Amino acid sequence: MTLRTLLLLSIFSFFFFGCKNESKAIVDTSKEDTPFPYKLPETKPNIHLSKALERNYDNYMGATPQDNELYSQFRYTELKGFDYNNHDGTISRRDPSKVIYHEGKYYVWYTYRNTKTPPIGLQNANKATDVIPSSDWDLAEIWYATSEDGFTWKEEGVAVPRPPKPNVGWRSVTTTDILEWQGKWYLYYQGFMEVSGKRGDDCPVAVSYADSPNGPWTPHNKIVIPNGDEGAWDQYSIHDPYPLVYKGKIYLYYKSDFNGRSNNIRMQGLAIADNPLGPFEKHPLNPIINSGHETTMFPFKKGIAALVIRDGNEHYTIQYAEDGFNFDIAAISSYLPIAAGPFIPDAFTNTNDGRGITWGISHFTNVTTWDTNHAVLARFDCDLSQDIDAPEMKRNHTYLKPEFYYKMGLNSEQKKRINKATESLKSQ
Ligand code: AAL
Repeated sequence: MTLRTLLLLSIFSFFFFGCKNESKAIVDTSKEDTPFPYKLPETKPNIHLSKALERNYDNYMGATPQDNELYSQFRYTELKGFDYNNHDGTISRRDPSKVIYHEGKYYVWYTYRNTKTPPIGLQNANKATDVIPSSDWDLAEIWYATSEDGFTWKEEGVAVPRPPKPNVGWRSVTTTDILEWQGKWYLYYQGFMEVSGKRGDDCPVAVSYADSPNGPWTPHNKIVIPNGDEGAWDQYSIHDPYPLVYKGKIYLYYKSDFNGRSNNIRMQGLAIADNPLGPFEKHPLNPIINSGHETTMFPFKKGIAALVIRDGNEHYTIQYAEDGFNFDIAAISSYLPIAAGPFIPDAFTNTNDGRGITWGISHFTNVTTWDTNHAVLARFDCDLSQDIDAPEMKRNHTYLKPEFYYKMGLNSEQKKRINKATESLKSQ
């Protein structure tokens, strides 16, 4: 036998016997070889399962959406008590905070714009003036409203006005969220120091504090969550600051948009602090959610749950991280509330058994046309709570009329392409 034959033989036997051993290894003989049962097992059965079925038991809190505590559909109600100037685009309310309950009333804070014209659009930012807004959230203030029942609201007026130039937020203060910490209240918000749209939607986060949710609010007048260093994903924008109390600290989630205009990517990060005025330390694994737009989180069981909406591979999912930063998809739903600010009774209690949420305030943007662009606040209800069992919130079919779908019609370019494809078939 030549050396060459010997070598070939050993390569052959390595592959033949090696592979045989390997295929032996993946057939788990401890599992039964029976068909998947007609009655859906509540827990993972000890039989051979496809990847999809393995996932159905490993990744979700129930084997069906109805049994999954982090699955819900959403119901929406128009709010009473807010005037929008006949929806002419001069008044906008958007990006609500979490809802809190204090001394017999619910409270919500939000971006309030009241300008003499509707926004002229981010693409026209160079034409914006001291009184003409570029975006729907340009030249805005933070206002608040209270309610006895969560449906009818009384607008109380401004909480945080725009500070004088050159303070952080002089151009616009927007997209706020609330924290209660050791008997004081903190509003975090985006502090714009240039017209939104000039380069991008660039801003850091500022904070004001008060002894009561009714104010008066004292501006800290310093950037509390700075943009990342040059070249970092969050170098230009820190949006949607969203504080919770978790593991004895302030866990402030946020979103940044990056990658440059027209290919804007949105993901979410986390910054942690022992003191509400900072310093906040950004999590080394940021971004910790690969999708989403506005941030919405709540304590759930031992961890943190998140509504992930609108952008990214995992948009319109509900996610869960048992440690507050390693998030997995826990449910896929539809018509999730946009920019949701839920009522979270245990948002600041440092709970390690988060009870979940059943309602909150969200927004609808561009409610009329771009010419009169503005947003409205709305109420959403759901069952993402350990404490209620509302099967009607967990039905996974929403019946929508054909008109709803036809509104998402083809544009003329798309029609041209389709007709061209048909023509080319005909000419073959
Ligand atoms: C929102 C939020 C932030 C952005 C803009 C206003 O929905 O993500 O607040 O800056 O859009």
